Amino acid sequence: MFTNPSVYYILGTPNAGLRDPLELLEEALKGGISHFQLREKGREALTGQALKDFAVKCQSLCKDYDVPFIINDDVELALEIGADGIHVGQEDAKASAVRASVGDRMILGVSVHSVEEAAEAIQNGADYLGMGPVFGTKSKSDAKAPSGVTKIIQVRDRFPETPVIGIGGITADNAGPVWEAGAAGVAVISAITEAVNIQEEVRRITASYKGGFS
Ligand code: 3NM
Repeated sequence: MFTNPSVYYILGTPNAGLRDPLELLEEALKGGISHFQLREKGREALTGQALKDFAVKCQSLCKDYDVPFIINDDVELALEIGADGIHVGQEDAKASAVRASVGDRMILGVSVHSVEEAAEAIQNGADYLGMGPVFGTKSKSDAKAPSGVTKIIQVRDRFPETPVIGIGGITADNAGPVWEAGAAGVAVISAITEAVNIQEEVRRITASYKGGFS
């Protein structure tokens, strides 16, 4: 599901600012992202039919590039349009309930911040874990304090079979220690979304993986 180096792009229409979010996604897909998560949050977020229409467009683009399409938080929408995956945080629906709703075939990702939360998420059926924020982030207003890569190392040591995706303030220039900590991937909003050349930025993040962790 995750082969190093996975570059997991997260976007919602409020992140796109004045740019066309579908163009951003297509550029990121051309640059070689491995996963895409639609995370429609914030004051200007789409809802209802507009959200569904947008999600279907994202899903179709991802299909063209054979990239898994994952929806943040919205289990109903994920089921309705047949997304490849669903991602939930600690404040969202419980992972066990989400797994029960979506069945075994949908990828389930859970955001965790400690070894204890990781253990619970895995027990409840998580296929992968998001761990962050690794560095400071301006993309999540209620983000916890940055914890560096220490917790990624702890979770990797304890649960070597479960892919861990680092998130929060990750760029091509600071991703090195995240890979070295054993992350299977890095999840990114702003470094890709705000790049002048998105394809190039995705390639730079991918190239920041120097290999070696097993
Ligand atoms: N979750 P950027 S940090 C969506 O810590 C999200 O769980 C986080 O965006 C967590 O790459 C974050 O712009 C925002 O920092 C990541």
